[in-house]
Amino acid sequence: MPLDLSDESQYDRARLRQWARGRARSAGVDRRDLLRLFAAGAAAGSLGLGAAGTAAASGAGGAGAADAGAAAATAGAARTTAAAAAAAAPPGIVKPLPPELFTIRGTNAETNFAALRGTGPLTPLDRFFVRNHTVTPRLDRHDWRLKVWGDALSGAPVEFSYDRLRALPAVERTLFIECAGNGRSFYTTQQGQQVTGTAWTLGAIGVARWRGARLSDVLRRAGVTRRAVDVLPRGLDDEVVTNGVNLGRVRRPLPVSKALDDVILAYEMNGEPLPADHGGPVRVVVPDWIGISSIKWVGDIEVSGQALYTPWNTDLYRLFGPGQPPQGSAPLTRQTLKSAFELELGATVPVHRTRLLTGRSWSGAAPVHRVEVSTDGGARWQRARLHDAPRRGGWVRWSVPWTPRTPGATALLARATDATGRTQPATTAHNTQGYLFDAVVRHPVTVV
Ligand SMILES: Nc1nc2c(c(=O)[nH]1)N[C@H]1C(S)=C(S)[C@@H](COP(=O)(O)O)O[C@H]1N2
Ligand SMILES: [Mo]
Repeated sequence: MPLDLSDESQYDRARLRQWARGRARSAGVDRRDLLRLFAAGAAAGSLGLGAAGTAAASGAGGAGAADAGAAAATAGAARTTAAAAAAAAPPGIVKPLPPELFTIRGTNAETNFAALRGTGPLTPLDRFFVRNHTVTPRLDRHDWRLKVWGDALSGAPVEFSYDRLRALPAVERTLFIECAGNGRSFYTTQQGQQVTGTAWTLGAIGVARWRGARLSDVLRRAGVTRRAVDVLPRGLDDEVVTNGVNLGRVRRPLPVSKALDDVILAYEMNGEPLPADHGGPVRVVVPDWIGISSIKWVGDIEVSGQALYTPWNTDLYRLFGPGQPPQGSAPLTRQTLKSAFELELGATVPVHRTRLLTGRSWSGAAPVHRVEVSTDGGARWQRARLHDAPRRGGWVRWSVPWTPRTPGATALLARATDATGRTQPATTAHNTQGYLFDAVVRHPVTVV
């Protein structure tokens, strides 16, 4: 029976089988290089490559997919990368990163949640987190071109200039972008587990109003055919080199079903031209899915009649570890459910004085419609007041008044429930790269 590839779950199962049989080609990366990388064993912090997880991945996928280079349309001689330099120097981020707004983590900048207090439903651009594999490139929109190409188009590659993209019908949506590793540090601090990758607390998320063209309009104008299986946007930022292995430019395939559904090629963020750090002049925005799907500085998009594989959907951004299939989970798609207080971790608060605790909750699955808060380490819970109507793709702001009665250390907890009925659990099952943490965070405070 033919598979319905517009059905996401059927698609994922089929793709996993293809992958296990080694049928898929590896888009631009030599699997033998990756094997060498895993053998080296060292974790590459900013990428989140972990020895255990990646070894499991190569075991299953290394078999027949060493067809390097075939898919790399424009790959020239390896360019030098700024990644190594960026690791030591301050991050290659263009906008100012004042310490009250951001915590710098390698090449990345995490939003301090306390800095969102008093802001509206959109994250102001001056405090939106930045996650860069290398450094922010400075691109001129007049020179920028998007090339759409591949064997599942009806004809030759098609190019779009910035003006041509802007001339297409515009859509506007309020959506979060959240790193798959957001909350990763709590696997360690709360669950005592080792994970690799950037040690985010909860600030690797931002919500913006995105304006752009529909990816589906671009693909149709480029002549996408029914043969299409995967759509692979690629960034114009530097190639990523980790442990001496060049992974190529940042790219991660989208199933054609998702690409034709609700994906945006965004050129505006909160009413401004898309800032350099967030992918300007044009980035992909994939609603509800993990941040790596939303490729910044997009320069070309391959439309393929075969499943495509890159490091970002094989060894990275899948779940490896106990409780996962031996070859790892399917590539991650939707974000999970989280809550955060707009307060420093470890804040000191005065006893007997009433304050309004504020925070935000969000989910990649459905609108958040209930939030409960505990101010006594989880013994008693009360409903928080929601300040926003539950909405898909965004977050809800909430508050509860609190009058601390006894001095000492305590923990504040917030737990959200979304419209699918899912509530944040007490713990999240471990995975080696620390993705999709969704457990209730115990936010330490000291009452004085
Ligand atoms: N070209 C490119 N796209 C990228 C990345 C990158 O390094 N290069 N990082 C990805 C990751 S891991 C995340 S979480 C989001 C972060 O988007 P932001 O920096 O605008 O917050 O962009 C994604 N798109
Ligand atoms: Mo990410």
